[in-house]
Amino acid sequence: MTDVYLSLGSNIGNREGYLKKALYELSKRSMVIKSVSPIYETEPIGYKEQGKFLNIAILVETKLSPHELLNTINSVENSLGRERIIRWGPRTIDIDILLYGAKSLNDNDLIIPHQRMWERAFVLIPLKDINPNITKDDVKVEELINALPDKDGVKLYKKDWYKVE
Ligand code: PH2
Ligand code: MG
Ligand code: MG
Repeated sequence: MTDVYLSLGSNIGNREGYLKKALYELSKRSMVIKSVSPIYETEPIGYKEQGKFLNIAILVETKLSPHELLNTINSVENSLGRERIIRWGPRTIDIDILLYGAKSLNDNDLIIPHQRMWERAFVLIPLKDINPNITKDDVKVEELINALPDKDGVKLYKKDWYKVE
């Protein structure tokens, strides 16, 4: 089993409902959910003309390979009505692979660790909640967050909203 960190985001419709459904769908597909962060409400980054996101980070254990995991995640996104119209645009659900054990991967369709994760407060703040010991080049996640300009756009929305079995 490998420890995998995922980032989830939603900014259309019942955002919290989509996060819950996504967790349920992931847990039906060879992923054991070990930890779920609080929910944060976050200002959109990249493409600004869209509603605020709800973002979380989770830790799962899985036997899936990185590419099997990517395919599984795509099928969960599709089952929740994800449409790809605008890059970085509005979505019912987005699920990104952040870290897969200690693995680095540089394929056309999958780069691990996630390329932009270290610059995004909406990713790192919930990630720190579930594992404050994560580092990039020996720099702790908390220090990385402190250096990010978009951290003020990340607000706690709901704590203790999901029970891990
Ligand atoms: N996802 C993006 C682009 N911008 N902004 C926020 N706040 N949260 C996201 O999850 C997000 C984003 C591309 O996946
Ligand atoms: Mg994304
Ligand atoms: Mg994505």
